[in-house]
Amino acid sequence: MNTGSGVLRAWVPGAQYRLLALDGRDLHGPGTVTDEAVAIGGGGRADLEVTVPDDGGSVRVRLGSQSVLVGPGDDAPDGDDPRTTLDLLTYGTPTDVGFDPRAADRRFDYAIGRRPGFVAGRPGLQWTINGHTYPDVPMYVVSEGDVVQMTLRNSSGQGHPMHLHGHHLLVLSRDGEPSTGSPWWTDSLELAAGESYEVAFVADNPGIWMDHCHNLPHAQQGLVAHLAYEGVDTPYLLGGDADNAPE
Ligand SMILES: [Cu+2]
Repeated sequence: MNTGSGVLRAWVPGAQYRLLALDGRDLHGPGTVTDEAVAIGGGGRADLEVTVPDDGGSVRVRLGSQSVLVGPGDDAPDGDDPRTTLDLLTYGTPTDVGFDPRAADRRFDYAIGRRPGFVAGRPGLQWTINGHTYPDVPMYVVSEGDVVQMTLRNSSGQGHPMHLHGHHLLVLSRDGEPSTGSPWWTDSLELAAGESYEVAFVADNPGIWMDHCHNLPHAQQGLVAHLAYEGVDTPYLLGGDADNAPE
């Protein structure tokens, strides 16, 4: 798990691996990966399968500058980051996802930008969501059972691992290029600067959920929105006299 602010890269020097799951959701038909790294955004999780050699040796899984040995041996081949990245848009094979993401009941935009402004009384170059600064960000409102499509865009100049609580997002496309591999379910979607993603999910978990940047300093600076279900309320207020901040 990567709790830092950057993107963690994982690779297996000198051996093949398969990426079995991402953010706790299995990938369908994951193929063998050679000389490519998995890129994991802040808070993201990846399950790698490696095969330990028959000779009692080990396999090294590199996690950035650190590494983990898998197997009984106390050494294993090492190697630098292959510098190519496994593309989850094409990895694995398609399968049914149980709903039609194109038949959306709600469509939302989550456009991340940056402009001068005030958050919690402090001036600065603030993150914006659809042009608003936190906490003056309208909630995304759904009804239970809705199929929701959301377009995430990032023109803020920095990368953001976007994390929706309580749900997994199905990636439909990146920069207009459709997903053609395994269904790519994620709850921590890294948006590089300039990228846009189309995602979909089923609103099947009533509550009021944060949908925020998992780089927590960014969340503290206001890169936070909420997904609210109709009919669900809370006594807790954001900001104001209550001075309530979710991060
Ligand atoms: Cu961020």
